[in-house]
Amino acid sequence: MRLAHIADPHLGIRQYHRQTSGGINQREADVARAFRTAIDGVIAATPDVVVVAGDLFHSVRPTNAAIVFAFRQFQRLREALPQAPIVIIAGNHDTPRSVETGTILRLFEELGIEVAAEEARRLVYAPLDLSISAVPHQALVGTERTALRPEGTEKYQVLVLHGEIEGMFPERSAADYGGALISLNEFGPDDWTYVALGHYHVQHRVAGHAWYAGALEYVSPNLWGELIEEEQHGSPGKGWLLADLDTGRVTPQPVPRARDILDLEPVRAEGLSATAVDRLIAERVAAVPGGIAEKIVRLRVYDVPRHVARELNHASIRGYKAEALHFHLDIRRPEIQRTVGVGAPSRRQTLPELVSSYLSTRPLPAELDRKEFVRLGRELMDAVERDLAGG
Ligand SMILES: [Mn+2]
Repeated sequence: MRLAHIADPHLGIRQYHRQTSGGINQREADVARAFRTAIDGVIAATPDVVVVAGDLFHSVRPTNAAIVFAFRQFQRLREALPQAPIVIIAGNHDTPRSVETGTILRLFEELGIEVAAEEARRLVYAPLDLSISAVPHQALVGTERTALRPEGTEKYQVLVLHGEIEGMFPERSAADYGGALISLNEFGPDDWTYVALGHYHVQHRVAGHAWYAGALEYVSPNLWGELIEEEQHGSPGKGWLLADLDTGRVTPQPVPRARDILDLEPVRAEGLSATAVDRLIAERVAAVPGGIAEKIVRLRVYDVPRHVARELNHASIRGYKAEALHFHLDIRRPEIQRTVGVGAPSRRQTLPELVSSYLSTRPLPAELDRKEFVRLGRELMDAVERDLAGG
């Protein structure tokens, strides 16, 4: 019995300002391409069952183009694997804020795909001796949690779950915002034949038989942090997982990234003139093998006083921004040591950090979900920062 585990495709995401010749946001096209590659791979692997562990779409109301694209891919999958159960759960990104909104995921039921959008569902496939507990995001927030323990006599017990494992991700960069917290004890990673997790975008085994497949492309709000966490997990990049439920063997199925994502070696500008800083920036850019064209690039420049920043060669900076898909020249002012609380010097908080911490403590109407509220605030800040960064 072999299972294909896909998570967090985030179809329809739009980032940066570049469009394809067909008029589609370039990153939306990248993410679509990754999903098509994954579906090709799943079809070639001919698994007995396919699960998608949430965040199929980046938003509750994806564009028509994203919906049609997803429908075609699932139609292809359905036709290629007519006997295989296909199960989709909703993640925090594709869960409507209110029940009245309804969910686009139901559309895929037309193809004979099982969808768990709000409530947990237990699906039994007697010929396969298989039971699947499908637990979407909504089933983990606000209501009593169910279906987190194996049930019935089926030999293969599979849990599909979208959420953040409590206490495992102190950095949280690739965990995205707004996921439900769940502890390992609540579902017992060893009690299931396999646990297909979604939400955390870096592929790795969590514990026992529980795995995050990771996203198919880089779609976290903080993709630089995501790169660091991939390194920490020893994860080579994005892809899906093929799990053999008889042997317990889980094999990563890589999906090549559409383009390089590069965090260049930072420039330290303390005491340097604008001309000297310009030269260092140009050196960093020139050192990129193959150049920066069509890549996503960040270059941090530390300790740049305002007057030096003003005098930088903005024409060449505009040139880098035009060449790369996205060139984030992250210019930082000299850090100010402040005295807070009991007198310990502390790093000054960045604006997004300030906003997050303010929103985390500000009084809120009872009906608002604070995590979601903070997530939205943070998302807005990120959007503004991206716009300011240009490119
Ligand atoms: Mn996600």
